[in-house]
Amino acid sequence: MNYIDLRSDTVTRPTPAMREAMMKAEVGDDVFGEDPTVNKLQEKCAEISGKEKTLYVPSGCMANQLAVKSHTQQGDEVICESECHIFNYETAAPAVISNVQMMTVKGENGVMQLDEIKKFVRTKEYYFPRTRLICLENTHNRAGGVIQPIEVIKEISEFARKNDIRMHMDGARIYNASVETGISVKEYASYFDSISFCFSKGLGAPVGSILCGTEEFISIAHRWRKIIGGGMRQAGILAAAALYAIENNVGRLKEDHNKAKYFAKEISRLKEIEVNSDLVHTNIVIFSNSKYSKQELISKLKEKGVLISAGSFENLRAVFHLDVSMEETEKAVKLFNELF
Ligand code: TLP
Repeated sequence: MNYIDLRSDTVTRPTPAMREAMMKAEVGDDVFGEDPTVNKLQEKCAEISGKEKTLYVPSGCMANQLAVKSHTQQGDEVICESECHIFNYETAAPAVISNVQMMTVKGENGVMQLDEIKKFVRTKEYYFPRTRLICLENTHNRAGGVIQPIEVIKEISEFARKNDIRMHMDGARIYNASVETGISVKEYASYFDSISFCFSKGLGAPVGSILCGTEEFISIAHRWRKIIGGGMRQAGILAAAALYAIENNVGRLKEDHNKAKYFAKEISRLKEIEVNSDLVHTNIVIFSNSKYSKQELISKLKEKGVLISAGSFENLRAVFHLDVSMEETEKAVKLFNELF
């Protein structure tokens, strides 16, 4: 069956034009730093983020974990929002790779306010761990693609700088935030010591993420990328897809946001569905329902050709991307109307 696949924006497949760019890519051995296309991508991302250096890595998880590793020492503490990806979906990697402790702070719809964060910053007593890093996720996946307000980011950043705490942004979907707010990736990045973003989500590339920061930070991350087996050889074939994505697939993210907003609005009319369409800032819709169990609804939709996934413990998630058309979005809405 040709499914309407709303499980994630990671499911997109490279278009013929992207494959063409991949086929034509000049390549070399990137472990020797000799892949011209990887180098071009890294330079381009330094320009985009305004950071000194960047590192191309296989996944968003690796980018985040290299950031945690490169910013911290064993026994440090990292503050993050309790529903964030780094804490929930990265297989306890901060504990395994960096030997750090995560201090989770409950945000409101994914947004942690400075006053709340301050309560969890350790004083300097020797028996406390050292608060070393604050991670923010923009857009926030589990909250439903929520954009972190720039004023909140600024406040947290100023506080962190004053208190010798590093800041990392998991910007897996930073372009979704940027396209929606008009705030550049560079401006977002300016409030952080490091930022990662993904090419393999809404941007439509098959693989890859980038980590951006200072020269010193990236040289540490580069070493650790090798240690954990992330050194790639003729990776230019993949980097070409990322370059293509940055050049061609950014502006169109707005279409994904429109589809998500339309979908949320339509299903919000159904009595047994709970969704806050005001929180649909970008391409993710988180919702719950009182008619079926989560698994039942996933199966019923699948029988009819629509795939969705679990959003968190209680919620379901539908994600809009370049492989789902408006027509298919309308079809999915129709199916919800039939089921509810
Ligand atoms: N998110 C995936 C799943 O892992 C949940 C998805 O389907 O949304 N940061 C954020 C905010 C993410 O949403 C993801 C992937 C990552 C990092 C990790 O990226 P990858 O999958 O490339 O390691």
